[in-house]
Amino acid sequence: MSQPTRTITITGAGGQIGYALLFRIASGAVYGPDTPVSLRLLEIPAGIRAAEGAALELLDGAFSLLRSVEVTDDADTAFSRADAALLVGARPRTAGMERADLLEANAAIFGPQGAAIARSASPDVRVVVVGNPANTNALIASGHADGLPLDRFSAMTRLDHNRARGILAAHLDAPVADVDGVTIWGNHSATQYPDITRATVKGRAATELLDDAWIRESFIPRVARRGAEIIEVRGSSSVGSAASAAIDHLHDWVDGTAEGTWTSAAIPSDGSYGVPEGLVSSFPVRSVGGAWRIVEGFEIDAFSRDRIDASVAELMDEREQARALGLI
Ligand code: NAX
Repeated sequence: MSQPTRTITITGAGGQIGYALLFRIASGAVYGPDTPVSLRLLEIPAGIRAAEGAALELLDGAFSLLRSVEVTDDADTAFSRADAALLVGARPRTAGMERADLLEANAAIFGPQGAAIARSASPDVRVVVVGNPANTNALIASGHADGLPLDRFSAMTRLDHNRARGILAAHLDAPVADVDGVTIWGNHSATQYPDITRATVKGRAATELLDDAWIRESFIPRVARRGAEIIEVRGSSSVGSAASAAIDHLHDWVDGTAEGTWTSAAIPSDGSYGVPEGLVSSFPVRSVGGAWRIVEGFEIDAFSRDRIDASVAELMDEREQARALGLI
């Protein structure tokens, strides 16, 4: 039976990840095969033609679930009654740019977008920040979204989560579907902690199958620096895998995580696991009734504690800088 139409806004839709996202969303990858979708593509004037071109191609795809596509450079128009927003468009770091400059340039994007989401989107909207620095951009967007609960905002660490599962599966020559129980903690940056202390491979503890040296010296840095590896091998940044992860994140958020398992997402901390309240940090999460819930009760060993603390310290530093610059 056909469901009500869902409206999804994609910012930076004229860019690379945007292009990879649109066709999968139009074919039902987020809301499933019975839910029609309307797409709103938000771009800056320089990106409008690229987004318009993608919109033409969407028509040419003759997707039976696709009700409409609108391209705009006006945030309120783009977010109007949106059920979900994928905030992909961001200001990249350019040569000579300090971290404070990067935070400031992105706050000028994510602050106003947060405010426009609060004014114009559905009160039940789900927001996924992909554009970097994703965690702090989500913090800034939520800080400007007066009246919307904080838990409507999240940042994507699902790509890191998927990378961790994929790399583990390849190393053990196991199907990735057999790999479970991975967690990404902290920031979507090189300080992130891909934690496999509770990972299982076909029900067996991964730590029994792997040696500690491989986990610490090879696996963890490889996952954390996978983005750089992709750039080196492919000649440009991750696009298909990033779009796929954004779809996984949003799909699980609206549809729920599979029974008995969890995934990773960066969400506003409630103080769990010693992560200061309000920081948008990656946790083990389940989606229940359309809301992310942190999976509680994991014992954290000393090595993991150090790694989580290091990444959280980086997030606190970003928050302090954003505060000092008056961005939140
Ligand atoms: P592109 O440069 O191809 O596309 C970005 C698009 O955003 C451009 O078309 C640009 O015109 C648009 N844009 C800029 N400012 C905008 C604004 N204020 N409103 C609307 N649109 C705006 O980059 P792409 O490869 O698509 O990457 C997009 C973002 O994803 C980057 O910030 C990148 O760092 C980030 N990533 C995040 C990942 C994650 O795991 N969280 C992984 C992949 C990716 O690196």
